[in-house]
Amino acid sequence: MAFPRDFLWGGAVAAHQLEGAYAEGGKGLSTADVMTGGAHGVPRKICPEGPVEGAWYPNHEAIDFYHTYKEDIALFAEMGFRCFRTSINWTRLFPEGDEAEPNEEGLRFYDDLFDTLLSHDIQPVITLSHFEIPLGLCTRYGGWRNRRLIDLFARYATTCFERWHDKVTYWMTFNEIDNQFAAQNDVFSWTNSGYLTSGETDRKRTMYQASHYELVASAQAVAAAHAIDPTLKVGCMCSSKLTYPFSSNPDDVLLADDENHAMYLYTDVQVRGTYPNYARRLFEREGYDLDITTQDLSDLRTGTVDYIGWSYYMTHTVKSDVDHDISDSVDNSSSHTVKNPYLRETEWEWTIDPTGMRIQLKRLDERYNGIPQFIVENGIGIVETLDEHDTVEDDARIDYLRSHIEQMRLAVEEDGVNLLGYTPWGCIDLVSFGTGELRKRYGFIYVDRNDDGTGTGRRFKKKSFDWYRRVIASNGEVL
Ligand code: P53
Repeated sequence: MAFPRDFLWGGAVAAHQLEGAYAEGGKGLSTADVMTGGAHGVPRKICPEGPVEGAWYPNHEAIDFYHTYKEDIALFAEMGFRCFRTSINWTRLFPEGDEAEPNEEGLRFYDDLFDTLLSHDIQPVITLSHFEIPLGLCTRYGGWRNRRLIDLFARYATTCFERWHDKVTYWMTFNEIDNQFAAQNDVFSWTNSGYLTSGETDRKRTMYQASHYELVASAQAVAAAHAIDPTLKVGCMCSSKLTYPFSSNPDDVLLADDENHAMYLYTDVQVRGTYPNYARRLFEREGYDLDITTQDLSDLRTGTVDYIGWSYYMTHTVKSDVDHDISDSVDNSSSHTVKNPYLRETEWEWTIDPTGMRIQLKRLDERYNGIPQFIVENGIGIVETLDEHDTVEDDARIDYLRSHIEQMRLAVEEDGVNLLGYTPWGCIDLVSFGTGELRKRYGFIYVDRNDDGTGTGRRFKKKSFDWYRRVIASNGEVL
């Protein structure tokens, strides 16, 4: 048997990408509610003052999961999901972000969501902050530029742990906390941290400062969770930016090594509880003079994570003599990124690299002494339409997932990696984060909804639905 018997097979989503009902149940506006629809090569616009008349905001309605979750969860149960990763929409609990008490109606929505999952023997796996920061915290505090967000986040996190510790064991603090490393693109500072810096000169410094406050907030949350209930498992969540050297030229190898710090900076702090030398030296060299207190450093040491959650979509390849503009890129590439001649790409030009997933599993295992890992996102966005049998023959998705699961299995079987589970991204079609499109579909379940909001909203099983059901039923033996 390759996978442990209790391996957490499931699927992943984020609240703002599927719930809709953006103004129901006392919910406040979030950073996701003020991002317009875009397309591949057409960036989404951010409207920090609030939604603008006449503009299109795909997350406002999304796929209406707020009203359909019971039927949708029944479909997940039919596939045999053992877990379901979603996020809590911070603004359902704290509409403006700084209220003293949470909104009871928001709490009740998640009570019922979790109870519905548990009634089907599906464990909720919960992200606290997945690109849906209360807009009030952005406009009045400057988002995570401001140290006060640490306390406001602690209030929110503690509320969640106290209310749901007996329903939710696996938690993650900040989704893809490392995305903001791409400080040249406002989309990442906005979605990770709720502020914009275009036009400013010190964008990198601001990014490191906001990252620091989030790392402290995350560490405090881990400690709070353990104090409330020692059985809780709290992880970090990083976007795997595994980067290869284009050639054996040592300049390329050194560059790739440094580029990998874009993720390691975060995991190093969250797993080891202390800043690595390369980061300390960089802060010094650049004269950043960051607001980092001794109490912060002690919090970081106390609140190390129980596991590493990470998303995996692609790898990047860098070449030292290339340097191009990436200010609109949403794929985490760097200015030195070049095409990898060995890899195919998706329609959105993301490389397809199953072996890279195994390499990353091994590296994290070796770097962090066998810490448990959880692959909490993986998948392929494809343009799809229903055929005359009301289904989608999504063989390309099956191939993609199969080849990744094979590598995951090798990592467990051959390399001894301690892997907790696997939740493919967008198990039901939802709003793309990067482009705001619906047509970039990831699901086992097709949702009849288009980029412009038209469509019946009805759900249909794709071919991969039954395939994934068999994968889970056989615990990964039948692929
Ligand atoms: P979409 C870039 C690189 C890797 C993961 O992305 C990323 C991004 C941002 O585009 O984001 C994660 O929807 C994120 C999800 C997101 C998913 O990947 O742009 O955690 O919210 O939907 C897929 O195709």
